[in-house]
Amino acid sequence: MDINIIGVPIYYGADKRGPEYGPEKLREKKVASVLSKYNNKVYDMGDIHVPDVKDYDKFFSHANLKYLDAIMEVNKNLAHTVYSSLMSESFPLVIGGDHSIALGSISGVSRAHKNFAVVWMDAHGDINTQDTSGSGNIHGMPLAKLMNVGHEGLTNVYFQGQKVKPENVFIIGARDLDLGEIALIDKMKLNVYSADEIIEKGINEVMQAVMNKLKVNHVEAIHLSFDLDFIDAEFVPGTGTPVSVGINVDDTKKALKTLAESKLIKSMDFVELNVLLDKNDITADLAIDLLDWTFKHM
Ligand code: EXY
Ligand code: MN
Ligand code: MN
Ligand code: MN
Repeated sequence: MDINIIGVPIYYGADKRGPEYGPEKLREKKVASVLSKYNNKVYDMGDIHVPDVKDYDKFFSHANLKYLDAIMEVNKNLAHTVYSSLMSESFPLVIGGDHSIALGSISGVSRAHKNFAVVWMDAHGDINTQDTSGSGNIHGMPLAKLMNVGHEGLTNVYFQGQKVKPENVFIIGARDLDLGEIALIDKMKLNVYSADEIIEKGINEVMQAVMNKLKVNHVEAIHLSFDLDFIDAEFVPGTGTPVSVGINVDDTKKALKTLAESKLIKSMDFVELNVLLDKNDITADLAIDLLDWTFKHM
């Protein structure tokens, strides 16, 4: 298949510098040639422009929505790039950058597909609003916005309103949820498979449950939004919000293989590689290994 690599060198949604170097680092690790192994044609489409912002914008532009204007701009452009990639029957691989970029990627997917699912592999829910977030960091908010909950500047990225149906949202690996997120998850009855559940039942049983629900929902496509902090903190020094008691690399690969073998994954985010925090490229090398593994099974 044709793969479009789309870099988004942004850290504005996060609380620390480092994610902005993710695309450059994976290019240094030859991500394009790694993925072209499986008779894919890989096109590196470059990076979405990320405007410079002065630090004042971080704190004063909007109550509890740091860097809102810049994040809206980047995600509008990313959305159209992802949509255009899907319309050319390519596979958009969005490389972050912090997880706020899922706003744009999934908004672009939403214009291309009627009935698609979001599989959100993450230690977090990323489902806060500006009222429930304790940090004001927008990488903790995209899923709420994609379901039309929260600040209209973010819920209306690319086009007005809801981008994904709640019944088609699957959060896997959650183990660090804020109170407001738990309330919203309950209210919207989202499919959440916590790290505890994975540890208790085993990854295979959990992934089988996910695949069964996807079948029941007759989804035509999966957008996989993979946050490196899905993996236990012990194995990912190079990510900004690591959480322990997570998922080991073997189980991460089992989950990715199950999803890839469904042939339903049509687009993907790979986010939260924090190059400044990494140690001897351990996390960057793991990132390449996981991407290689995933595309090998597509
Ligand atoms: N729930 C916390 C917050 O909203 O600030 C932490 C969010 C971390 C988000 C990272 C990208 O997954
Ligand atoms: Mn995340
Ligand atoms: Mn379609
Ligand atoms: Mn996370």
